[in-house]
Amino acid sequence: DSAESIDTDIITLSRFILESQRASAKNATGEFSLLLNSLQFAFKFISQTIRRAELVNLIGLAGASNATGDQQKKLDVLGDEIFVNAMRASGNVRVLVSEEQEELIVFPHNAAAYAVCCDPIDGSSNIDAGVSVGTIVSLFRLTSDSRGSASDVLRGGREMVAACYAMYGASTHLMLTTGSGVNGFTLDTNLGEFILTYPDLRMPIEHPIYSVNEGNSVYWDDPIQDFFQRLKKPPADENSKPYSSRYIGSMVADVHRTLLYGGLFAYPCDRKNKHGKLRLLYEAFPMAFLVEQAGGKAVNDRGERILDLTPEHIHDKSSIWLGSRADVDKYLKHIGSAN
Ligand code: AHM
Ligand code: MG
Repeated sequence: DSAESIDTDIITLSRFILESQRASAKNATGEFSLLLNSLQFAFKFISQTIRRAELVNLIGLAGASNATGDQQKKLDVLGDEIFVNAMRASGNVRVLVSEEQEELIVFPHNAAAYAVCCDPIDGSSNIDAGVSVGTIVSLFRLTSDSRGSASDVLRGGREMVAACYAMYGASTHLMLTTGSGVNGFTLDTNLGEFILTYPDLRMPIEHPIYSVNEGNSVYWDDPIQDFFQRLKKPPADENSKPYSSRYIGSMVADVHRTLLYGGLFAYPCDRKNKHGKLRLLYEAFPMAFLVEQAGGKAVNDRGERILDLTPEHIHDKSSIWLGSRADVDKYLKHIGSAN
């Protein structure tokens, strides 16, 4: 009967964090669990706000521009406020970088243990069409000499202690890494809890999908144009079928598909975006960390590992190629990189 089919011992995100904390000596202080609680609250709140937006007629321009000059929508403002308030209230965050704010935010919590970087609503140009958008987050542990300044986050990607994104799609998903694999959760809106639905997610080794804004191809350098040409028309001796093209234009959704199905997602530099479009601290770094932890790879145009890079400024950009190991290797081989 139906009572028997109900799993009465589900693993919620809070339970998952507490259990993994007990299992490992690191993060044993409980600070990380507290921060995770504030993060999941922000994700639930933003999720609800986006889902209600159409009904309460929030869609429209707020009349301001963000740090990189994009048009900013009311939901971007709300998402940013929700996120910043949740991080301030956690008491565990000293330094915060938000895509929506030019300046670094410093909270006067001297005992706080973390620095957080986020894109509160990534892919927001898609919101009016009901396409999936998300929140992307990277976390650094403060060092003992932290002064509550930009140097708390202008660090190499390998120093991140955790990264996650929430995707507000047909369901709300949360994919998280703390450096030992990737675990994925789905929001049960009745319980108000994220439930573990993708334990220890491993991405496919390869998959013939490429995901890139091909409208930029006239601005790409020749080697990049040649590479995608090759995916579409594999040389006869390679005996492989052409790749399929999938591009949502919302990084969280494109990376989410890449994690689950495999393939390659790229935003290369071009003549218009000389340093790429995506931001290192809260787009490239956290996604690279997640993809690597799921068994994939993430590099820039030159084939350098994303996690080996260090930003000079909080809103620095980077080119990015991420996805299934064999597909990224194909690109690396094409440009003659040793990585
Ligand atoms: P945003 O942070 O202003 O939303 O911009 C980032 C988004 C990514 O989600 C997506 O991968 C990319 O911009 C798409 O850019 P384009 O429209 O140039 O293809
Ligand atoms: Mg963004």
